[in-house]
Amino acid sequence: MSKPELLQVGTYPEWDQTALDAAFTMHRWWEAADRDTFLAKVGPNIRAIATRGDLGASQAMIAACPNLELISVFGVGYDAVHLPSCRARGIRVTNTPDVLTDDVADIAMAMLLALVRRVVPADAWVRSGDWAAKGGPPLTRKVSGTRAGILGLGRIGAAIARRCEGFGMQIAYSARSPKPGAEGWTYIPDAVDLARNCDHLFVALAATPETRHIVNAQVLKALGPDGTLINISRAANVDEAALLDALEQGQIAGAALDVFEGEPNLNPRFLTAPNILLQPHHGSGTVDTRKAMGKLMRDNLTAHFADQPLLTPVQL
Ligand code: 8YV
Repeated sequence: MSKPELLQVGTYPEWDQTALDAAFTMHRWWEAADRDTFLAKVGPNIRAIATRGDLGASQAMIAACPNLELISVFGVGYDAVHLPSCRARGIRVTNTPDVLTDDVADIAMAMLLALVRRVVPADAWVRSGDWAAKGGPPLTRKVSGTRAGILGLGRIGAAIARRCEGFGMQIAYSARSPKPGAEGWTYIPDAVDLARNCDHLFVALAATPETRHIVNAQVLKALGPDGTLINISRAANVDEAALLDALEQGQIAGAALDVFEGEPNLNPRFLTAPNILLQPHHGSGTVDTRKAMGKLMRDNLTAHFADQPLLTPVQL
């Protein structure tokens, strides 16, 4: 029996590629010289698309695959998948939640501590000889015991909140409704109010058309000159132009970002903005987690073609 034919949108680690090539016929879209011609040729045979959270599957790509049954995403975020096309045609979508929650929450805390305690400039202070020449670096502000605001209390947001509790921080959060199990944390439905009532605002929302630029100039003004912003979700949740203005005008104390519009080609203003920590979208970037993400992405494909229940279907 011939192997199911899949469209592969981008690269995967070698351990996943070997397993995929053994189980399926993989058509490598990103390697095609002329992708449209390639898609027109292989599209009719494609039964599933294997993609990544940062790549997704566009409306045009999905339309070019008339026999498409499933889109399996390597990543928890599926905002780059054209969901209206999937809903209209009953195409299933899977992602890789839970396996990356701890790593993303860990990097969020690392980014908060590195930003507020100025860990990267302090490393440069030592390397440059300033420590020997000038003594200790400028004092910073505390993190422990301050107020954390979590915009989006999903799995990752809740994991960040639990870590903040370990730092003796007070926790407040925004979500569509109060979350069961979050009784000890203050529910503040409005993002501007949440920003006004915290020192460090974590953006942990799944990106949707409704959350676009939810962190805007008003939220940043409410966060204030002593407030910091930490984004480990999607760049689309933040109005980058408003953020750059707020940083350059000292309206907020700083920002730590793991995601950017047009990444990895980010707005060059970020490279010169004051009080910013830049990270290369590596929240889930550990060997263990990427292996677990890959296995889950592949297990969803295997389950589909074995007519078994999907492991982590997305509710469309
Ligand atoms: C992925 C992510 O690494 O899970 C997500 O949604 O953004 C990251 O964990 C990325 O999507 C992989 O391409």
